[in-house]
Amino acid sequence: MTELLLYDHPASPCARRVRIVLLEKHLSWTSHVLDLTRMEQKSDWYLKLNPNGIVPTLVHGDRVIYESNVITEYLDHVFPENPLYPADPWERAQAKMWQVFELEMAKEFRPLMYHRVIGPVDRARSKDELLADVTRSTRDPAQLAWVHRVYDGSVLDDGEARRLDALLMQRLERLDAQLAGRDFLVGDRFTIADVSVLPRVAMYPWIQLPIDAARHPHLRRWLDANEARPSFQKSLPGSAPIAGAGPRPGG
Ligand SMILES: N[C@@H](CCC(=O)N[C@@H](CS)C(=O)NCC(=O)O)C(=O)O
Repeated sequence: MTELLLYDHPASPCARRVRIVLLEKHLSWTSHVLDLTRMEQKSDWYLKLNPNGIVPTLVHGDRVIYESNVITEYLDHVFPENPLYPADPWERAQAKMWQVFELEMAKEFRPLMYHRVIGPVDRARSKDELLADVTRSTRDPAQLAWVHRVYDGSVLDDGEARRLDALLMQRLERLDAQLAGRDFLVGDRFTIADVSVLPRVAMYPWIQLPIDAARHPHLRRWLDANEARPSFQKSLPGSAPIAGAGPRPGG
């Protein structure tokens, strides 16, 4: 079989959803882990593969595919065992709307991730040391300015951080309502909708937003049930086959 190579990051929810699909389909692959805290994703060699400079990217033979939802749909077509995209047009449309919901959620999540997680990780060493590492990947002034903002803790002010917290909490309300009386986001089986949304929600505690069973009982039940699936367990940061890469925060 043609090799599958995934440009990956253990703690990236976007890359994790691709790993979940690979595991659900019992496919073997090789992960190449990029160090996001050192901006390896913005290096010239990687931008030639993925001009957006983000993970994941999948290389399948001479095909290079990026955007996690595009990758998972490609995998579902090429490896039809255990289909995850619903065949029914209405269910498929609903699954894709949940994917868009997650993409919007990611826009609110990313600045908080850099502000609350990556900034403190960066500040464990001197700015000069960090910049020496980063400039091995990129000298793009816009990227370097971003690294300074993250290091200086000036990605967000308190008001903006609170606004994003509130928006992200509203998303949990919507998910909890959808999951009342049901086990899956779409239809009556596990689909790509669950794979697309859950890895992002599972990272809420990283940005200091706990998921409270009393406030979101249906969401909590769905999270716990799906996190117990082997594909979710094995795709967690630090799990095989990417063990040893050492989880670092992803955005
Ligand atoms: N819409 C993209 C989002 C990818 C994305 O934001 N990846 C994050 C990790 S989850 C990343 O590479 N962040 C590094 C950066 O923003 O420079 C997808 O679903 O593939």
